[in-house]
Amino acid sequence: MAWFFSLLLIMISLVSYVRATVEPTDVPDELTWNFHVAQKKTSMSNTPASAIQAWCTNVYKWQYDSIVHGGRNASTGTRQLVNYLSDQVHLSVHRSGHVKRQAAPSGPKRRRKEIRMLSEKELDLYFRAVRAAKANTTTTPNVYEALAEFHTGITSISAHGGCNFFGWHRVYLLMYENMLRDQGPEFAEVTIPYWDSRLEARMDQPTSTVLFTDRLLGTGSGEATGGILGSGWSTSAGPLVRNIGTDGPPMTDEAIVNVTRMTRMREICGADSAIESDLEFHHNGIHRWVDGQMAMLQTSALDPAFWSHHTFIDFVWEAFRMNSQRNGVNTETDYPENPTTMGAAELHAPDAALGFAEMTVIDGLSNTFTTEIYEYDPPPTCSVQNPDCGSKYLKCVVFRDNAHCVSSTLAEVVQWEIDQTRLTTVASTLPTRPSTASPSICSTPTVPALYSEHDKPYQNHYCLNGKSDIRQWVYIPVKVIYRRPPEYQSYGSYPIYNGKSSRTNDIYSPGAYTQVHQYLKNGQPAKYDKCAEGDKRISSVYIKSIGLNYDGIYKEYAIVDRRIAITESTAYIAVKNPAMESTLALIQATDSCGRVCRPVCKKPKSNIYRPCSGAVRLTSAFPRRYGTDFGNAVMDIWDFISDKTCPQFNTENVVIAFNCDFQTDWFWPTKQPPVQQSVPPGHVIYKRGKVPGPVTRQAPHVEAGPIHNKVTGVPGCDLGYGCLVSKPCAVLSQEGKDTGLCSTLQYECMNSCHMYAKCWYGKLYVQQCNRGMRYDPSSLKCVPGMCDYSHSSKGLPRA
Ligand SMILES: [Cu+2]
Repeated sequence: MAWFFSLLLIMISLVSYVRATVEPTDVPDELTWNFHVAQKKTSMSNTPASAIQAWCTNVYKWQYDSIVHGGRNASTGTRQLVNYLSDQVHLSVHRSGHVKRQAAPSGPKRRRKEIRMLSEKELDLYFRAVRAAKANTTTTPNVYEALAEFHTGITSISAHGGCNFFGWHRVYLLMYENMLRDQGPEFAEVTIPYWDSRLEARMDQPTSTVLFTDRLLGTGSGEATGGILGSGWSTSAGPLVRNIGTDGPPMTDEAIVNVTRMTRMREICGADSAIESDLEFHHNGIHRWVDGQMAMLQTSALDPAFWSHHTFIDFVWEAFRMNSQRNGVNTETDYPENPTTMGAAELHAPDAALGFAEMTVIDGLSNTFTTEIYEYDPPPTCSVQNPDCGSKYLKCVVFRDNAHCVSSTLAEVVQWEIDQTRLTTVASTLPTRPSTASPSICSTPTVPALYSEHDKPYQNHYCLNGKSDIRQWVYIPVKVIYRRPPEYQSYGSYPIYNGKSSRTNDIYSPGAYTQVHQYLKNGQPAKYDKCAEGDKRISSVYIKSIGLNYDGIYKEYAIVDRRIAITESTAYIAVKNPAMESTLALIQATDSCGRVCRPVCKKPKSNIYRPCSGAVRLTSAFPRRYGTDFGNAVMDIWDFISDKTCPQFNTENVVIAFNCDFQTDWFWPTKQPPVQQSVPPGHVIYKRGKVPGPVTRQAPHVEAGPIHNKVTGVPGCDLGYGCLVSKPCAVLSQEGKDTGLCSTLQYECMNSCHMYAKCWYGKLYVQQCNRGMRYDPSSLKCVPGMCDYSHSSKGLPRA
């Protein structure tokens, strides 16, 4: 028996030496490079830290969400649809464009209007066109989603994080508009309405906008329904979800003015632009403001709000271009020398592939789009003399001698409709018998009760690597240490001395107690113009987990008490279940004003929390420090066994906490990025090999995945786009993970002498040599040589 106990003892001692299964870890180097770059551009006193954090993290995610690291590649259906639609756009630009003027594009110039300026008939037509595309299953899963799916994978960093952002999205929007027009003869003239989110930014409470109700874009909190969405909107990433107002500001007047008063493209994008006039940076805020699928690049286009938001960004870019032209700048050739802020410069080079058809980045700057194909109606305005915005969804707010349009709330729209009915009733009774009796009106329609900010449920979409299911997630407890924010002046509960109340400080204010105050001095970090919760006693701290080795975001909020000098709160946040493979996730916390809370992690076997990166690693080893579901996580930190009458708080399992201390010193880890290798001269890169679509010739029908080399019998990997590499996918994936090695790697495509695959930031890109060139595997370059490929575009004007 003794041997049994000694074995037991050994086992127990072993268990305590097993590494903790939720442990703090460093963020990847590449993310520290982004923080380094951001630190040079801005500061926490200047820009809301939540926006800085999201910017650096998103660019990192795009760079590493790759075909080698499990990022999704576009399906054959999507590629065929994209080829068909991009050929159409390419043709219409060429037909009338600066490249070769042949004939004017058919049909009248399209007019895009602010969504609230559409007539009821136009709104209905647009909504029906979108729903028709969603119901059209000629491409799997449907035409709408097939196109939306293209906003992912390898297009991520060539279309985002740099100056190609504008041209790429301009073409993508046209493709979407054309796709809607293809849904039937009645939709032949439909255009995308733009969403001018300044109309929300100007509201006292932007979340109460009528735009996110069943009148227009559908509801904005939780599972979205109504309006354009009809009875619901299921997507490949679960039901469409939104949580408007939980992060990110809508576009402000100030931001738009900062962009449109510029004249050179280098001032609004790329390494040399100031953050205040960086249009892509401002555009990010709306993605976070809508939240849900909109917050993630891979899924954002699944939300119809995406298209209207991007159409507005395109409108702002156009306003900038007009200003440039007025100042004598050639907007077709003016392109920055350093077109990206955080790497990937070669993918944004003027002669790099735009990402569609055979167009290059510089083709995206063509004037033809807006001189021949479409134009914008100006945004709604009003004046003191004429305080009418021309839409029931808008109201004119007059302040002294200033007036501007602001979005109405649903209640205001309903009231307007009641008033209209009353007026019509009065009018119709007037000719016969003027009456003093009040006209009968319809009973007041019920307006759904709005949640107050804190009652709003936060709805996650549980989408992980493209699959939406709560069972893929596990929960970890997170502690929030929150101090009274600088703007919370008074709770209004005052001390009384000698029968007289003192109004200098309320009883909870740290300012009232020197011994507390010396530790709790706040800085003035930048915050959003409008915080979701104003100056209330209760507030929320949003905690987000971002997958570093998986695709997925989870968000939750902790409720905090703003009255008290310093308090503590707990939330449970989900990350990928590490059962099959360890989980790497980055946890971040921000308050409702866009200020960040600093991560602190518990030192092993102690109760001391020290600053850390916020990144955690989870393994399935014991002792587990996560709950396989929410209930489990609660039981992990609440001990009901030790004392059945009073549950005990077990801090042992709370590995990560957030310190919301309102300071302005930079805390994100930064490292100087290595110098990027420049592209060899004369070597034009076509990142995306053209996959022949249904219009040109038969698609080779290949899916990314393992294949067998028919010649050598060696297993290889099909990267898609007609490129087969003679190494197994698993080997490519392994090699790509080595950042040092990655930048030196190139692979020959076995089945095509003019294509090769290049590793960049852990991703494999299928690239294509120029016409008349073939890929030479020995020199790793495109060299002149016979390679019959007649589809590459000719040299186009360079900046
Ligand atoms: Cu985009």
